[in-house]
Amino acid sequence: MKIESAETVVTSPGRNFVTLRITTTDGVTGLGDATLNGRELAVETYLREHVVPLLIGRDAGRIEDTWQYLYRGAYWRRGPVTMAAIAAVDTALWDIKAKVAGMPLYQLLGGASRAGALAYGHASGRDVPELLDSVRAHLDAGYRAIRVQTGVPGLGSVYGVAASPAAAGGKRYDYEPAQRTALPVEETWDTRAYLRHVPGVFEAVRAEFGPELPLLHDGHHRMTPIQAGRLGRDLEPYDLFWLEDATPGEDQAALRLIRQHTTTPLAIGEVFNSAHDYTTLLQERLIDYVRSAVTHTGGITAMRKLLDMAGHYGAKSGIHGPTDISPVGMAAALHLDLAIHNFGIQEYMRHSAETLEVFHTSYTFQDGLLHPSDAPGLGVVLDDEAATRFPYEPAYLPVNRLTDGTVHDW
Ligand code: CS2
Ligand code: MG
Repeated sequence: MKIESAETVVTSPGRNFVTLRITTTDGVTGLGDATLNGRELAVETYLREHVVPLLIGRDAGRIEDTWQYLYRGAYWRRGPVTMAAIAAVDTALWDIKAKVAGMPLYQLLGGASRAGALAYGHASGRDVPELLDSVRAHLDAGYRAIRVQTGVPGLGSVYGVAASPAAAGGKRYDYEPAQRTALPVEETWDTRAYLRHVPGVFEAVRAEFGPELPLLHDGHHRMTPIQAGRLGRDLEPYDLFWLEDATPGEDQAALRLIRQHTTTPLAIGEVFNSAHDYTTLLQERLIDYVRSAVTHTGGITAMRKLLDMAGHYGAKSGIHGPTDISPVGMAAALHLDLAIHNFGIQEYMRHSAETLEVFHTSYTFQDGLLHPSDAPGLGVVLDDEAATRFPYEPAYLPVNRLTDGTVHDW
């Protein structure tokens, strides 16, 4: 079975997505997510100009060989654009292989290791009352694990906090940080104000919801290692499931310092795109959860190898699942979540109704657990007619500045 054609589909139902569709000479199609929030057209162009011409005529079943061909053949290694492009091809080929086998992808990955994948949702509030309402709404929506993000007194909008109560109410919390503005929106940050405020927020959440509920928090790359160590220590009484991106992860050795100061579990890696980004973190057991997304890390083939490596060092999966991972990328994650042994938790921000007009999914969310479904392949269909109704608009993630104007990690 050969690859007959491959096309990129750029659509913007509520937010921008890039999808690759591969079609074989037997008429079997496969989908791959190639979305890189804020830099979508870089990946689309890389695929259309430099990858698609190399795919035509290749054996669609030779997934590993195609992966190596695109990775080593590019000469220039790694990076978010290249690895998102390779991920889209790889995921589409796995979709095809599973469809041809007449089984859901997780069956090709070794079958189910669990009934479903524990999901966590994104609760947020500009203040504690709004946050508590958002946690309650997520519990009502069926979540059994919840990420908590909060506004900081004295600061305007900050990462992860929905701008409107409706969004914070969790009814359809599609907080989309990428704004369709000519220049990135600029936000102001003050880490010391944040460090003073956050422990009290978790005190309030635990007082309201008790000690059992798994709570997560995303530091979003903003702290220095010693600040992260302090926050991890200050949050220990609230027994977090994880503290994520406590410090910029490319300085892998910095996690040694954080580890010395706190037993709060650490998660990192959503901006990584290769297993090489984790070598020190895993070998020295500096993190507990691997945050990469299938979409940004070279696809199912690479993600499976990464998670196997993580398991060797006692780390578990925490696959990235915001709404800028498309339903195709989410479905790919769920098949891995179901099959691997060292599953940890799955981020599930829930796509908007608009997005689901374009991507017809079959995965389910029930009693706090996600399941990819037993539809053949990934279980996602891209509605081309609907996709044309949502034309692409450039959108940028915010830029963060400290109160003195210095650019900071957002
Ligand atoms: C966040 C992401 O979900 C998360 O953990 O870090 O939503 C991140 O802000 C976005 O993927 C950026 O596009
Ligand atoms: Mg994050």
